[in-house]
Amino acid sequence: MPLSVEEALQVALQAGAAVHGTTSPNPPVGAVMLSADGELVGVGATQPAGGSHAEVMALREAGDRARGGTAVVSLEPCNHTGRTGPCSQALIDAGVAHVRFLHPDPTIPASGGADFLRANGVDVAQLSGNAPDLAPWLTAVRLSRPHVTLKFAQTLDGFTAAIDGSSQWITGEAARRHVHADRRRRDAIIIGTGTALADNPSLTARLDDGLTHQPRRVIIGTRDLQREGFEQYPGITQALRALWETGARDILVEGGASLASSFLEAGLVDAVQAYLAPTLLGDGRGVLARSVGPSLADAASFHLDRVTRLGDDVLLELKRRD
Ligand code: AOF
Ligand code: ZN
Repeated sequence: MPLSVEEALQVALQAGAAVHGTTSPNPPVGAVMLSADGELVGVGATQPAGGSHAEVMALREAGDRARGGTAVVSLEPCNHTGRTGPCSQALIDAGVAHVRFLHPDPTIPASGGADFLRANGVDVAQLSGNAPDLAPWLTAVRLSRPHVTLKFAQTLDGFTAAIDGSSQWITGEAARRHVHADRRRRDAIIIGTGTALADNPSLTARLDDGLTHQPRRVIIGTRDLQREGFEQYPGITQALRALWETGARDILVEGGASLASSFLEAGLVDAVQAYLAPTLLGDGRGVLARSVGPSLADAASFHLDRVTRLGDDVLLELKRRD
């Protein structure tokens, strides 16, 4: 049964989502090949860095059936020889007639694929919409630093721990499973020395699905902790620079209040994940350690991107207003 371009794009987006967390510094791209008569003949996703790009994976599966067909990709096909050859040329060599892509490639060396394809007689068009799994990578490349998500779990009245310090567990099982699944998509998870000392968290992505990707575990702070399996940097600037240079593009800041405040004060929070539990404490430890400003006008304010119900809890996903 033939697929529409829109349906093919949904398949490509799912393929990209499935490799999110395994491709950095490359983007988690998904690609679908439709034959000349619109049948789905190949699906591909970016392989770990140095491996094949999504289009090449989809073309490989399609073989001869790609000739005269349509490639549907979440990112503009690359136009350069990096660790792998240009996807634009691979599509031309395979005789693909139409290319539909969602996001232009913002990196200077790899961009220009659409123009090159057109110059070689391929019908190329950009699709509207966005690939949520590419968003962190696109932001990271634009800013030349990893995309930062600040994550916390809080009571309805804004506390992350009770006055006796107890913080396990504010949210329920469904929210905790969501946290573990989400960690798997990140390149690094960051905590401050205070949280490392108080909670001694393992920060692993515990799941039963057999996937092995574990994000890098990073501690920020000057107190010398030397935890095995953790990297440590004295401050945010050093951590972000080192993470960027070693290929991290999508990182999660998990605590505590002091580190969260520092990231906000530095204007380095691109997204927020707030897990809200239907509980009230009245007093306790707040999400942030310091006032952001004396007036409402000074509040750190984001755009509400998505609301997800997780059992009795709610996940609010916020994005920077740009
Ligand atoms: C695509 N399809 O699936 C991906 C692309 O060093 P390389 O050769 O792996 O090239 C990396 C660059 O290619 C990366 O920075 C980004 O611009 C693009 N990634 N392009 O056509 C893909 N992953
Ligand atoms: Zn490519």
